[in-house]
Formats: sequence, structure tokens, C-alpha cells
Amino acid sequence: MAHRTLFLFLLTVGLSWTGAYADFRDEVEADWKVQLLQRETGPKRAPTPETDAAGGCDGVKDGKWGFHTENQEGPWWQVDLGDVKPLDRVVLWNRCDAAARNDNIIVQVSEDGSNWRDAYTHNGPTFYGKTDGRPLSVPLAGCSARYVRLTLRAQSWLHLDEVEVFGAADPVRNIALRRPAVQSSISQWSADHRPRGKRDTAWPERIAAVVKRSRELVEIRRGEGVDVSRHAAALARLERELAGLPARRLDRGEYERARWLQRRLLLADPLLDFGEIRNARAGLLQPHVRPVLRLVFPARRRPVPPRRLHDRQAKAFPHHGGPV
Ligand SMILES: [Ca+2]
Repeated sequence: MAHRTLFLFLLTVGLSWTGAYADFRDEVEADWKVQLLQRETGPKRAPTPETDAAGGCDGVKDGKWGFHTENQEGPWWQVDLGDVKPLDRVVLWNRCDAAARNDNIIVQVSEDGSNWRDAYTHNGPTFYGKTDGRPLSVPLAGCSARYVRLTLRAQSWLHLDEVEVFGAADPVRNIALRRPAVQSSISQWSADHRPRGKRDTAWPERIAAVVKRSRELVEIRRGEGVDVSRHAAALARLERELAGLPARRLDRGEYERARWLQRRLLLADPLLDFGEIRNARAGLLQPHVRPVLRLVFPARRRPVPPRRLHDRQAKAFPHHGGPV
């Protein structure tokens, strides 16, 4: 009986630890994702009529609004196809929770962006898109244009999920995708929809930057008198393995592997107390696990004051102020 109780206790602790550790890893890796985004694209940007409009032709179709004007007389959204092209059709994916606002939407076309003509006026029924798989498809065969505009001749908000334009030359290719777009106004629901972050091809250079910084950290730690032989060996092993991988295999997974190693080097700072950090992180864990953790990882030194900890992190990692 005593063995069974002990087994169940250890199982509970083990499961709690495993689950909490997975949560902890997810949290740290999510932090890294935010850091990458902020470092490569800057902080969140205020929307403009161009950057909100970009959500109308960004390829994202989720049934919500891709762009959103203010409530105004005659709101409009338009896309620039680059030059005058013979068209085949325009396909409108509606915002599905307020779809009836577009029951009388008008498709306009222009060759110069100044002179517009109505190519189609919708007169119901209400159309949707994402929720029923039936976006509004408007035939435009015989029509040539550089600009396609959607307009409401009423006092209203204009919002759509996505606008697709297909040309006569290749009727299956959406020629509006990620083309420059603009709209009549922005609203409190507008957002900057430009693609954020570098493309996935940037992983090799991101990984190289982490490896380079890790090498520097090894030297810094050695200079501080810390035994980092295990870290240095792990770094050398990682570099060997990365060198043997084709570029297409250098992805987010390898980047995170390199960041975990870099993180261990950062935490090898002699001013940091790993026991204290682990105990602080125990705040993430379920209450009955914390005393066990404190037994396993007792604090051996006094905790580093938060300000000093921040300074050390800033010095070790000058490019960002986020969590390690
Ligand atoms: Ca969209």
C-alpha cells in the first residue's frame, strides 16, 4: 500500500512537472517569436489607409474583416493591379458576421485611378464566403482595368474579408494578391496588415547570429572564470550538426535548439543564481510541486536584485530587452 501511495505521488509530481515544463518551454519559445518580430519589424505600427487595406488582398480568408473603414458616406476600397489588364472576374469574400452591410456593394473599374465606371451593382441576396464556401463571384469578361474598387453608396462601414481579381490571361491566378491597396478611411478596427517578419528563408541567418553570439558568450563566461566546458562542447556539437544540414533543414526547430543553448550560456552568468531562477519559474507550476522543487533546487545564494539582473541581461544581450 505504501509503495502504491509513493508511486502515485511520484506519478503526480512527474506528470505535473512534465506538463508544466512543456508549458514553460512553450512560453519561452513564444517570447523568442515576439522578440524576433520586434527586432526585425519594429514595434506594432499604427494603421494607415494603405496598410489596413492590405488586409483585403493578403490571401487571408477567415470570415472576419481584412480591412475596415470608418462609418462614412460612400466608403471604398481599391487595389492597383500594376497595369491595365483584361479581366475575367472579381471574387468578394465577405465579413460573415455583418455581411448584409454589403448587400448593395458596387464593383468599379478604372484604367487611371481617376475615372471610374460601375462594372457591377449587387442587389442582394446577402453573400458570405468563408462560412458557406460561396463568395460573390462577379464576371468581368470583356472589361480591362488597372484599378478595381469596391464602393457602398450609403452611410456605412465598408469591410470585406478578401478581394480576389482574376485576369483573362490566367483565370486561376489571383492577380490582386498582395498588390498595393488603399481605402477611403481607417477606423478603430483597422490594423496594419502588411506581412510581418522576414520570410522563412531567413532562418539560416537567424541561426548563424545565435551561434555567433553563443561563441561570444562562451568567451565572456571564460573571462568571468566560469567553467563552460560543457556548454562549449555542446556548441561545437551543434555547429557541426548544423554544418551538415542542407539549408532547407535550417528552420525554426534548429533556431530554437540554438536559442536554448544560448539561454543556458546566459544563465551561466556568475551573478545569476540558477536555483533562484528555477524557484521563481516555479510560479508557473502547480502549488503542490513548488515545495518539491525548492527541495531539489535550493537557493544557494541571495537572489540578485531585479535591477542588477536586468542590467546584466541588457549587457549580455544588447539587441533586445526581452526575457532570455
Ligand atoms: Ca484578407
